[in-house]
Amino acid sequence: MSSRLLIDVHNHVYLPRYASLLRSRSNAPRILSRLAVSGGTEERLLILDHEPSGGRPVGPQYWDRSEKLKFMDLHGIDISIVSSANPWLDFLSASSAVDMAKSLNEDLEEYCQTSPTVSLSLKRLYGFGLLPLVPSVSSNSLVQIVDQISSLPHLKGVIMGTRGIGKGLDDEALNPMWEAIERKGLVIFLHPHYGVGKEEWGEKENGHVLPLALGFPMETTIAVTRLILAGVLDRYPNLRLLLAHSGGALPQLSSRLASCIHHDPVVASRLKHDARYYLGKLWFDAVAYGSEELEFVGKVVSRATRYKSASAPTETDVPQSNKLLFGTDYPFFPPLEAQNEKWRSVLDNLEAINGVESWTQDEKDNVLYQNAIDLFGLNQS
Ligand code: 5CU
Repeated sequence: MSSRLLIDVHNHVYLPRYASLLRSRSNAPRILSRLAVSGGTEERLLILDHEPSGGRPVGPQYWDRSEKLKFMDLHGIDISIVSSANPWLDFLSASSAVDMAKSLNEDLEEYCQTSPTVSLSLKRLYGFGLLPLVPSVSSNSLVQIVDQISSLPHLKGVIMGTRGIGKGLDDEALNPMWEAIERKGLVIFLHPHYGVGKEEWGEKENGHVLPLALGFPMETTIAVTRLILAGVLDRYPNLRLLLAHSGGALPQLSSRLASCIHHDPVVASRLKHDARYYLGKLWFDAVAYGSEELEFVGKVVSRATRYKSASAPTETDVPQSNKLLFGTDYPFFPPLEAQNEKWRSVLDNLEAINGVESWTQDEKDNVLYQNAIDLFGLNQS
C-alpha cells in the first residue's frame, strides 16, 4: 500500500438494535426520554456507575452510520474499525446474550459491508464483533460465536470487556475461547467499563474525571496483568490483543511487575518469560493525548525481546512505533462548544502522534495507518 491513509481503530457504535434494547430498559444501562428544556423530548444515556441520574445527552452520533461517516470526513479518517460501546452484553442472561451477539454481529457485518469504499478492495468500515461474555454461558456458545465472527468478512476481531464470564480474564474456563480466537486469527480489542472501586474517588464532586481518566485505564491494566500472570500469552502465543487507552499504566509499571514476579517464586515458575517480554506481544491504541506518553509506550514495548527467556524463538526488537495505532474514541468526548468543527479530542491525539520528536515520518505513518493495515490484514480484504 503506497498511498497514505488515516485509520481509526478505537471508535464505537450503539447499533440500532442495541439502542432499542437500551430504550426498553428501566435501569442502567439504559436510554431514557425526558422533557427537554427547549420543549419536546430528548434522549439521555445512563451507562456508568454513578452517572448523574439524568444521564448525558445521546443522539444519532451513537447509532447513525451517516453521522460516523460525516465525522470521518470532517477529520480526514479513511477507515474506521468500529466496535460496540460498553457495556456490551454484560447485563443480559446467557441465552439472551448469545442471541443478541449473533444478531448484532450480523448487523455490524451489514453496516460495514454496505459502507462506501476507499479503493477497489477496501471499505471505509470494518468491525469488531461481540461475544456473549456473561456468567453461565457455555464454552461451546463462545466458540460458536467466535466461528460466526470469523465467517463475517468485514469483522476483523472481537471487542471484550475485562470481566470474562464473571471471574476475569484469568479464568481457565475461557481457554477454549482463547484457543478459538487464536486459531481464527481475530484481534481482541480489550476495553474497560467498570473502572476501579468507587470508594477511591472520595467525596468531592469531580464528575466523570476520575473514573474515566484513571479508573478506566487502571481496569485495563489490572485485567491484562492478570491475563499475563495466568499464562494466557504462554499458552496462546499468537493471540493478538489491542489494549484501549495505550494499555493504561501497564507500560509504566512493567518493570515493577517483573520485579514483584521475580520475588515470588510461585508466580515466577508459572511464566515462561520475564513480564516485560509480554508487552512486546501486545498492541496499544494511541489514545493517550500526549506525544511524550506515546514515545514512552513505544520505547517500553520495543525493548520487550531483551526479556525473552533463552528458550523463546529468535525475535528481533519491535521498532518503536510498530505496536501503536491511532484511535478517536468517537462518539465519546465530543466538543462542548461549536458543532461541525473538528473535535479537540481527535486533534489532540493526532497532534500527539505527529509531535513525537524521535519518530520519523514513516514511524508516524505506522501509527496513523500502516500498523492497522498489518494487524487487521486490510491489504488482503
Ligand atoms: O465517556 C464515557 O463514558 C466513555 C465510555 O463509557 N466508553 C468509552 O469508550 N469512552 C468513554
